Amino acid sequence: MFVDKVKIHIKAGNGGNGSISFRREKYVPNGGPDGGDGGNGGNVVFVVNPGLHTLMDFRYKKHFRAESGEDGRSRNQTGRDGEDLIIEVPPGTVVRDEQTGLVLADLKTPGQRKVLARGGKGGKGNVHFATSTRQAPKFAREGGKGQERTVVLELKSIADVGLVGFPNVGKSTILSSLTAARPKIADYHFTTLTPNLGVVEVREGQSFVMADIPGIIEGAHEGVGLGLEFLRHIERTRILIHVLDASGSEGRDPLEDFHKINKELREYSEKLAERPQIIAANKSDIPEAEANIQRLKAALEPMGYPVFKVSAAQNKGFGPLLDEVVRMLAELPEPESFEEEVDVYRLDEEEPFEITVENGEYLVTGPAVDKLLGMVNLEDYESLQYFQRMLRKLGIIDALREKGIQDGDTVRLRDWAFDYVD
Ligand SMILES: Nc1nc2c(ncn2[C@@H]2O[C@H](COP(=O)(O)OP(=O)(O)OP(=O)(O)O)[C@@H](O)[C@H]2O)c(=O)[nH]1
Ligand SMILES: [Mg+2]
Repeated sequence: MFVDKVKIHIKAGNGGNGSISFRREKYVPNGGPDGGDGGNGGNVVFVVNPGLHTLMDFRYKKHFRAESGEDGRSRNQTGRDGEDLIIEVPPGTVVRDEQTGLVLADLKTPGQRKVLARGGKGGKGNVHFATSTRQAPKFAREGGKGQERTVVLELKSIADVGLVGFPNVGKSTILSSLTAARPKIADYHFTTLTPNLGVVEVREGQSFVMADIPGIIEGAHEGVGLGLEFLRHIERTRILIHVLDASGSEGRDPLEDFHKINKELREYSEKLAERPQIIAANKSDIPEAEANIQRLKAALEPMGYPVFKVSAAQNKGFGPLLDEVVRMLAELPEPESFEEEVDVYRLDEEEPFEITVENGEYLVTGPAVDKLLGMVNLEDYESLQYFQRMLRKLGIIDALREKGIQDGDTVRLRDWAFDYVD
């Protein structure tokens, strides 16, 4: 089976907690703080491996977790960092955030890598919180949480040229006669169920990748036949070779076929339908083909579609067609940059906090609040002071004022409630 769309869950490692510890040495009665920092959590990193061609490996394994950082230790020892988790994907993998649908990564080139879940930072140990007036800080910071998300991976094969057409017109035969690929060929409809790729070597140093896809029939855009799902494989092509059975061996008219296929393509994607098309008038070895080829040329060439008389069965007529493909590829602009990626770091920071007023209480929620509460120990006086400074720094105090808060009103953060004092 060819899996080309999968959903997986990724979780980066948490940061280790900072340590709360004091020096204990012989003859030193009140040693200072010596709690070390927690290690950083490992990231989840996606890397393109050109040796992979499918998303098959994700069929059974769907949960990926990077290592967490170790907690800090006494004697100012930093915890070990968690190791990054590397996930290998084939070139052409687009990764989307499931919740928002945003593209997080468009992974095209071998070796390309992107961090898709960032490990939490290690918490600082109490050694950092000593000041001249606070010599024995009894608090340290918790490690930050690793980012976590569900992502959808979609594989879009990257080919320069895509073969489209009705079933049985000879698309796979063309691929097999021009490339080393050996797709299944047979005299029935829907022989090809999943896309095949091959490399066409036109001449020394001139080559391009060609993709053969399942046949398209009328109503395909509504799911008839194999539907059009597989067209995503050729969405990234630069040229389409539209294959027609010029002999009309199945009783259809090749010119009508041409228009029907284009109608289906348009229903799928206007952009794909606008891609330059070269017509391969195939099965020209069958005598009935000749009259149709003349008709196709007369009708389509004035519309800007070059028509080539070919026979895949006899491997004839492809020279001029390939020259035209090479000429067009050279003239066409570089493939447009595909998907606009968003920065994963932004995702979690878009709405750092939100204030809602409920029964006269001011409720502050959001990632910024969770993060802050994770960093402080509100039962410790010094930690509480730090917390108050952070409320100001994060803009939460200003936002409360804007909402019209008055002295004595209640502010709620998760399980904690305070009286507001300006
Ligand atoms: N006479 C003749 N037969 C051909 C030619 N090209 C392909 N065929 C035959 O047409 C039939 C279908 O060929 P395929 O290459 O499997 O066609 P396809 O377009 O890939 O078909 P699907 O995968 O079902 O969409 C096979 O029996 C081929 O041998 C040709 O140039 N001349
Ligand atoms: Mg085929």
